[in-house]
Amino acid sequence: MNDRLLRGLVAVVFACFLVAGCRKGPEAAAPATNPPATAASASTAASSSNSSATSGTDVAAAAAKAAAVESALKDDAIKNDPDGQWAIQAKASSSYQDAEGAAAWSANQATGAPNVEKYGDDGKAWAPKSQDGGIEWLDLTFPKAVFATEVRVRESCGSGAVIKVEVFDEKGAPRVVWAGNDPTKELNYFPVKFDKTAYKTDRVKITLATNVVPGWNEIDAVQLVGKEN
Ligand SMILES: [Ca+2]
Repeated sequence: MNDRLLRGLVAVVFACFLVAGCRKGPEAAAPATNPPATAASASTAASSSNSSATSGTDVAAAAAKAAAVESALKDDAIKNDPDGQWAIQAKASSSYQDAEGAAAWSANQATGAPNVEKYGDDGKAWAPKSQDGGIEWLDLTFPKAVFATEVRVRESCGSGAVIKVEVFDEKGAPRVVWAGNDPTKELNYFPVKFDKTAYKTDRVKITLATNVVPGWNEIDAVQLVGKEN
């Protein structure tokens, strides 16, 4: 098998994974079983006397590892950011199965430090009541009011559906700090950076359009970044 064909196969498998979106229940495990095509190509490559396909796989594995290391370093820096704080309170437009309090998928699952380990449906994240209902929001309160410079939204399922981020000023008025097309993919932070606010804020509202990314859209945690003076 030549390199081009192998790359094509890998691209198709990856595209299928992306299109699969984020689902609840046993079906959510389906994407994990996708690799047969990759495994088949790898074994074909291994049985071939031509090692070019094998080295192609090695290159892909090395690239994947490098990306994972970079991501781990970035996550570590965010978790230890002295100017970052995690939400202590949250309410939402709706929640899966009307979850409240400490129940799985409740708004409170988006408070505290991130605790979802891998991309996919997880009760340790907030999920709205329906998958593709449209506009939903998550409203979070933080321990300290700060002059804010960034909001980091950790998306953990159906990433890319955030359309607006607001922070509330000292009079409780919402100020839009970002609106647009969220580029987030997979399990990642969506970093929303903006000019340092002229007011202190301890409250953030995230608005999603759940219909723009098919499947469940879930948020694991939200960090507010800023200084007290
Ligand atoms: Ca969480």
